[in-house]
Amino acid sequence: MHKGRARAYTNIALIKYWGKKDETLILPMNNSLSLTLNAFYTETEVIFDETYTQDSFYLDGELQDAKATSKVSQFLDIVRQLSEEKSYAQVTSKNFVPTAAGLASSASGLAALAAACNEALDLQLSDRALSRLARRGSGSACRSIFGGFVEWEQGTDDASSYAQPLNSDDWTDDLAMLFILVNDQQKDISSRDGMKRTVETSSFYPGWLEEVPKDLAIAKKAISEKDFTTLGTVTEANCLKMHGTTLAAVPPFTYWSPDSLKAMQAVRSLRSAGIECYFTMDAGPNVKLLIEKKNLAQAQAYLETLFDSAQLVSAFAGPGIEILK
Ligand code: 2P0
Repeated sequence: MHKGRARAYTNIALIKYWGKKDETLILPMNNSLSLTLNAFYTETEVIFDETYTQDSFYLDGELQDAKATSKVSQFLDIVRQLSEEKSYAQVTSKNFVPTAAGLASSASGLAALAAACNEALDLQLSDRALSRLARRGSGSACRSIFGGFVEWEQGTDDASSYAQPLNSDDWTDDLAMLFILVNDQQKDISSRDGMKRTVETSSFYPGWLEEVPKDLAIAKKAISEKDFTTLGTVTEANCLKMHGTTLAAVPPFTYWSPDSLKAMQAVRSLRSAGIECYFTMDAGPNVKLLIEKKNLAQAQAYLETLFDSAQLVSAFAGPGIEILK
């Protein structure tokens, strides 16, 4: 019996990962840059035991169905290939996210699973090797191995595609993210399906790929100079470009809901009132504000006039993976 436990925090991309050049290895079409957060995380325990007759996956106390288990099982197969281990495993995960936030994250989930496997089987993977392993489970998970600002280098093969931290620890202490949780009844298009459809069909996708290296260079320079205005401006612009690609996909789609637009407008109003903040969005309707900590309370007070206070959740920069005993 081999057992390991780990915690990983979710991350939000400022320069987005959007599209794969290799779906099996999960090699992305472009570099991305994220901020790891402290407020949302996953704790995972994995037990490999020769008495098990299949892999099983419990999430928040419930045994998961075949579909959810097969994603975990495929990842465990990769781990079994790179280790001597042949046994099936039991994976028990708990997501720490605000109730009903719809923020269950594959980034923290797969990063925690990779780290728990590393621990259980004493694989002694370096952080870089662990980032590569987590990437095989879910692209964005490779960034959750590290804390603070993190860049995922797209690479050209399995060995060269991994994340690494940017040295910006002292600045991340000044920053915050405020989530505006938008509830909508629409059926989700997963990020995996959404990015695939966009790569294959969107006439706007080549424009996206042309823009990302420029946005990334601007973001990295802004981080090195602690230039919040430039970082926020490029974060918001990059998000809008990513979401623009979905409108030209065939069939077209959007992750935005009416409340997403209301939240974006609220951000613009805050800026007009002199409270600097910028938005980003991922494969869903929730809006996330990048803001300096010193302005957080004022922004929150204004947003509470427009949204229910339960819809507003703040987070700060978080650490990399943690091994739990
Ligand atoms: C990101 N997203 O950079 C982008 C922005 C969503 C929008 O990474 O297929 O769950 O498992 O590699 O990592 C979400 O994609 O997708 C994501 P897979 P993943 O955060």
